[in-house]
Amino acid sequence: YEQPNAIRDTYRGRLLADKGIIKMAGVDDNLDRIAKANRILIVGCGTSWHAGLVAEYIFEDMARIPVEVEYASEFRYRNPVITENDVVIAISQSGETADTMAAIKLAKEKGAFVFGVCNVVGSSISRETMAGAYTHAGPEIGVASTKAFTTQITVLTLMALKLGKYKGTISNSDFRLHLQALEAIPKKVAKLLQSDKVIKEIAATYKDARNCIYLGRGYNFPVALEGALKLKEISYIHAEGYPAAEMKHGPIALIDEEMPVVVIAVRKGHYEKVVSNIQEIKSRKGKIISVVTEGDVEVKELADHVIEIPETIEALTPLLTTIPLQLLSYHIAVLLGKNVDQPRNLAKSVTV
Ligand code: F1P
Repeated sequence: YEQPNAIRDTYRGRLLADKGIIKMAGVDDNLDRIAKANRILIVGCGTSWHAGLVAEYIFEDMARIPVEVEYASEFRYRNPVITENDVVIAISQSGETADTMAAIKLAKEKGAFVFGVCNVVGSSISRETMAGAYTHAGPEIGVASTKAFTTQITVLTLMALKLGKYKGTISNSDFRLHLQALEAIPKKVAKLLQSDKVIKEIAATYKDARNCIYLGRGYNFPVALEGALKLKEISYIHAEGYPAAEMKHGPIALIDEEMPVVVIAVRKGHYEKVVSNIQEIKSRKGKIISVVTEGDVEVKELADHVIEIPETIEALTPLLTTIPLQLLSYHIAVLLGKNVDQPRNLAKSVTV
C-alpha cells in the first residue's frame, strides 16, 4: 500500500518530466563510462534478481547495451569473464546480502565499474560500490520485498532512459513519452490497489492449492517469477514462474483441473500469443487467473478470473502487474494463518 508514494518519492527530484530531464548524480558523474560499457552485468538475489531481469529488457530496449543478469549467489562462486569495460550493477533491498557483497568484491577485483541500487542509505553494499542510486522506498517492514521491487525498477528505468538519451538510442519523443508515463504510475498503482476485494475472493478460492504456475511474456516474464516467489515466500505454496512460451516445453504436463495458472496477459507485445497460451491451458482444464489491461475482451472470455490493470506503455507494465500478484500472495497467506511479515526460515537480510 505504500507503493504509490514509494515510487513517487523515488523519482521525485530526479525526474523533471516537464523539462525532459533526469538527474541522477551517480549516473551523471559516470555517464560516459556506463554508456560505453561493453556490457552491463546485473547481480542480485531473490526479488532483487527479478528487478535485474526487468532491467535487462529496459536497458537493451532503451540504451542498446548488452545486458546479462546473474544470481549473485552463483556468480560469486565461479570464475566469470569480466573486464574493466564492463559495468556491474548490484541490486539489493537491504544492502547487506552476503552473496551480493561477495559478487561486488569479485567484480571489483576484476576491474569492473560497480554501481549499486539499494534501499538503505549507508548500508554495506552502498559503501562497497563505486557509485549508485538509492530507491526512496525506505526499509521493508516485512521480510519479503514488495515496494523494494517496484522502486528498484523505477530507478533502473530512469537510468536506462538517461543512458538511451545520452547515446541517442531513444528518440526525444519516446523519451518524453516514457517520462510522462512514469509520472502517471503512482496514481495507477493507487487505483489498482482498489481491486483488493476481487483479489481476496480469488485468494479464498485457491488458498488450498498445493502448486501454482505463473506465466508472463517479455517485460512480464520476470514479474511471473516474482509472483511465484512471493507465493512461495509467504504462503509456502509451491509455485514456479515461466516465460509463457516455455510452458509447452515441459510445464504443460502439470496442467489439470487442480492447477491454478496465473497468466499476465496485458494488451502489449505478443498479446495474441499469450491468448493462445491461455487457450492451451483451458483445453487442459487448468484454472486461469489472468492479469489483463482494462477493457480486455478476449482473455475475459477464457479466464476463470481476471484482474484489470490500467493502461500504460509496455516497459512500465511490471510496475502495475506486480501489485495484484503481491496482493494475491498476501491474502492467501493471511487466509492460511501465516505470518506474512516474518515467514518461517527467511531472514530480512541474508548475511551468511
Ligand atoms: C534478497 C532477498 C529478498 C527476499 C528475502 C531474502 O535481499 O532474496 O529478495 O525477499 O528477504 O533476501 P536483498 O539483497 O534485496 O536485500
